[in-house]
Amino acid sequence: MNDRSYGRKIWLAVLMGWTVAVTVAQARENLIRNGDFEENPGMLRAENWYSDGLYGFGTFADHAHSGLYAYKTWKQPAIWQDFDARPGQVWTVSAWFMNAPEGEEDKPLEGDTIGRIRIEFKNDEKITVAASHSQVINAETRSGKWIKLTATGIVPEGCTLVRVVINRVESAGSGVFYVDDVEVKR
Ligand SMILES: [Ca+2]
Repeated sequence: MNDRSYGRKIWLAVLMGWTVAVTVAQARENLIRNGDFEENPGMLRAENWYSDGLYGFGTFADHAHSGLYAYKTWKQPAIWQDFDARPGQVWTVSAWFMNAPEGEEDKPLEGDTIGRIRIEFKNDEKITVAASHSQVINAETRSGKWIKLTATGIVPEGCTLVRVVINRVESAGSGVFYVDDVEVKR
């Protein structure tokens, strides 16, 4: 092999290196921040989460699925985190929920109160175009037992933002539920 053909082979190898598409397996890490609610606990606090108003929630050591702390709501309708998204992506959110145990100061759910995961798909104007929900916990859900709920959805055309919501809905209800170990994957 003369120098010239050797040089050409190296050049070809470099070109192929550039042109071979490297498929990197999409990392399936948990995208949520403070999903285990261990950061900066306290009344009216859920670090890294937004809330719908400063009332009826906090991060406490009353009960926990992991570590020492969990999110607790007795009125707060929503805490959430937002993520950039592209149409066609599949988003999956899971979290552990617990209806408050019987016999404690904080009462289990009553009336029409539900707890659930809600995934909102929003367009550039931040208008919710579609939403997916998990199953719910409610007054019928066994007290004092952690259960895992999951919601999944595909980002519709025109949507660029995903909002992951820990959602409490009620018109005539009351009671406490806890949430811990939120996982968000796409
Ligand atoms: Ca925790």
